[in-house]
Amino acid sequence: MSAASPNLDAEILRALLADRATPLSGELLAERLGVSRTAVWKRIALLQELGYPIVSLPHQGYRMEEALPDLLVADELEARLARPSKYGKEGIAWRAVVFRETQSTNDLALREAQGGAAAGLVVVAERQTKGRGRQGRKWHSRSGEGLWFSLVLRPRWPLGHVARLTIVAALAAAEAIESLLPPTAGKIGIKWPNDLFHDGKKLGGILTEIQADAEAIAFAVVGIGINCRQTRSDFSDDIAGIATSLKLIAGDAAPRRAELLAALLPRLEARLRDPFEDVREAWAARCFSLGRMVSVRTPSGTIQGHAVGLDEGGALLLRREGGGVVEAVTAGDVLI
Ligand code: BT5
Repeated sequence: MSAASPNLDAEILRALLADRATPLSGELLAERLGVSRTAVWKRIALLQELGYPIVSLPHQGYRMEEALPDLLVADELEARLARPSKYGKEGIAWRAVVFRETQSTNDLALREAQGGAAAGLVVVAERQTKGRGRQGRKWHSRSGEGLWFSLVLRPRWPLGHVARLTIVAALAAAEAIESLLPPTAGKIGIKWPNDLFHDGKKLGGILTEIQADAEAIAFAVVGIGINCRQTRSDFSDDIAGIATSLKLIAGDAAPRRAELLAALLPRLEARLRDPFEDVREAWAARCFSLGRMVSVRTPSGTIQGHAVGLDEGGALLLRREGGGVVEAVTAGDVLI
């Protein structure tokens, strides 16, 4: 397909999602998209087959019913992402590909980035067979239960700012999730450096991987996993006691994955552009590791200290016990 030809499915979904109450006539849709009514009808039939509840009302047209199943379809993502970007040519051109199954979306995104993929590629999978956490830990990512995706970014930041990426991503994810949950659901918190938490349980995690040249980041792949539809018994024994999901938090009011992703990407772009001072402040308000004595397990041993904030580069500042020495930690796990 040439760059100029419109993605009919995305255009139809965009039109039907924009107004769920008023039926849209096939004639109008066809005219708007520059195709025949039969072409529209055929695309609608295929979208219905995918599971979209599009009703056809005689003499009125097509309407998308309210109850949308939690489908993860690239065309719907395209339909939901602002076009053109609100930042114009400077903006990130988000484009999503959705796989039914892959080993790890981070691996795929890394490969694409190495091959020169521009910033804004979003690799999503219904299921990962080898979902990864940090330091080779396993990330449980069963089919349809969560939002598992990786982004290619090219922030042109100095290498010393790498730790900012996870901070920015965690903040944007927490804000996007919270914006779609009922106010009664409470706050989405952050555990330094990469965990999304709700009520003492892990809702999601972030895995940032980068490639750098001498001094700057060449590209970054930010992988985000958010548990969406799991019930208690869906979690395997090793994480049943520590994990939570949007469904457990909000029941039927839990957002659909496509809507969550479409809310998260612009939020992330905005936070990437914000002065880091603002990010740091908003992040600190959500991070419950701050203002406390913590033990941080780092690759070079466990450090104890009072977590006082983030430095310019996004590293955690720990004031060591009994003294004024402040240490900047870029990687590790806060032990609770
Ligand atoms: C993380 O690592 O939390 C980063 C997770 C990143 C996952 C995304 S999904 C899309 C992309 N593709 C990938 O392959 N990865 C990214 P870490 O902080 O190391 O935490 C790992 C630990 O979290 C595990 O050792 C378990 O204890 C726990 N865990 C594993 N799966 C979980 C889940 N689904 N929900 C909650 N906790 C989980």
